[in-house]
Amino acid sequence: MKILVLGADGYLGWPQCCYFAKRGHDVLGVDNFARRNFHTELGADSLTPIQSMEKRQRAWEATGNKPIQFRRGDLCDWGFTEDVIATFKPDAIVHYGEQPSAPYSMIDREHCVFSQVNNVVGNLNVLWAMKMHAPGAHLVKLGTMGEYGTPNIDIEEGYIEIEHKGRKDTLPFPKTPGSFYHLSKVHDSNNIMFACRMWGIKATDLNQGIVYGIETDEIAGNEALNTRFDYNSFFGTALNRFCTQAVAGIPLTVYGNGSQTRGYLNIRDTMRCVELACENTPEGGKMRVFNQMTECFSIKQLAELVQKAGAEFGLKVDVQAVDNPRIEAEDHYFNPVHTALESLGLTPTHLNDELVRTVLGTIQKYKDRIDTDQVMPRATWK
Ligand code: NAD
Ligand code: USQ
Repeated sequence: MKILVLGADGYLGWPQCCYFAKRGHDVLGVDNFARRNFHTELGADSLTPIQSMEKRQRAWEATGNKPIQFRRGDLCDWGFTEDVIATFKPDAIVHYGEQPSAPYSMIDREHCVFSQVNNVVGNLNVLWAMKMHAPGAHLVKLGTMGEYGTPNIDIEEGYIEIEHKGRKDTLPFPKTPGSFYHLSKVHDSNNIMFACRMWGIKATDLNQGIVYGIETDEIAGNEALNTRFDYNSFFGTALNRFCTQAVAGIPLTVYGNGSQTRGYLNIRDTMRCVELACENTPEGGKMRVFNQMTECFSIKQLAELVQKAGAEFGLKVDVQAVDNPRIEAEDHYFNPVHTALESLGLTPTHLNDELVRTVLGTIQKYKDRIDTDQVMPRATWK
């Protein structure tokens, strides 16, 4: 397949390019390096040293695999996005290219507006370019489980059958997102759903849970191919932060009572889920939705897992309760359905102490790069 990977320089986009190139696909990556710039703005950096795109491409070519092509540009620049899609004519467009942080979108008006404009306009440009230049292509768009929020009923995969006053219909599952970032994904989903209905576009919305892990088979053991690993309070997810805090001897920052529960998956499973979505093209006209996650954990459970794996690693790990900087439910019901990808062939990787120890080992290796000023939360929802 000809696969266009948007957001190809990111945590997931880069290993995904390698994953597809290894399997012989024609891969064109696109990125404007926004993520590197957010980190410069915040005075933060990836714990794992990451190479420039040119060096990444060269290191990949040296492995003897099919080269990864790359174009630098902003998806919000219509001329650029139109040209990429019109000239490459992809079979599949894997869209990772958005601002992915909830806390970053909550900093202030400017960051909120930037996050929504960047994500919504970029995605609209992709949809219009598909309609005009690649109507047969399949959009595989990364959404988030956080679009649903934490409703007091089971979360279905995108749609729910509702009976109301004696009549029945299957409608989009209600969304109660928890940040301006998560809202941008809801807006994207609505725009994609509308484009599918109006123009017959083929699209899959992957409502992804929180991804953990640093290694995939394609990049492991080759430092020049490292993907990023962030632990700062804006871009580091709780598990990454806890593992880094454990190595740095800082008590784990559990927000509130730690009962908040989320869906998780391993980075290797992300690669496979996106491949499964690409290999199984849906009919046009109705947006397909998969809940892309494999298991649920509360924040308290993650902290316990890191404490246990840390102890086996010789680390003494304490937990500190931090006033929750977010406005979110702490004690809540959370039971998402996530069977569609497994029925297409996904074999889930489970999170266990061994995996956490592998992450702790990588963090130990780069321990000198930990900036302890980046640990405490700085953005609040209040
Ligand atoms: P990332 O920030 O590492 O990757 C996104 C990439 O897109 C970055 O390299 C960035 O420079 C690029 N980008 C952003 N705006 C762009 C624009 N306007 N034009 C061109 N490039 C642009 O994030 P990630 O963690 O790899 O996540 C990838 C996608 O998956 C995001 O859409 C995110 O919302 C979604 N997602 C991530 C997770 C997770 O746990 N990492 C979970 C659920 C969903
Ligand atoms: N949390 C802590 N301590 C911390 C950091 C976070 O207790 O030090 C808590 C938060 O309050 C929240 C939970 O952990 O309840 C998850 O937060 P997170 O920072 O790990 O993840 P989140 O902000 O939800 O965002 C991440 C990705 C985002 C993706 C989302 C998937 O950054 O791109 O969309 O996970 S989901 O959560 O399913 O919406």
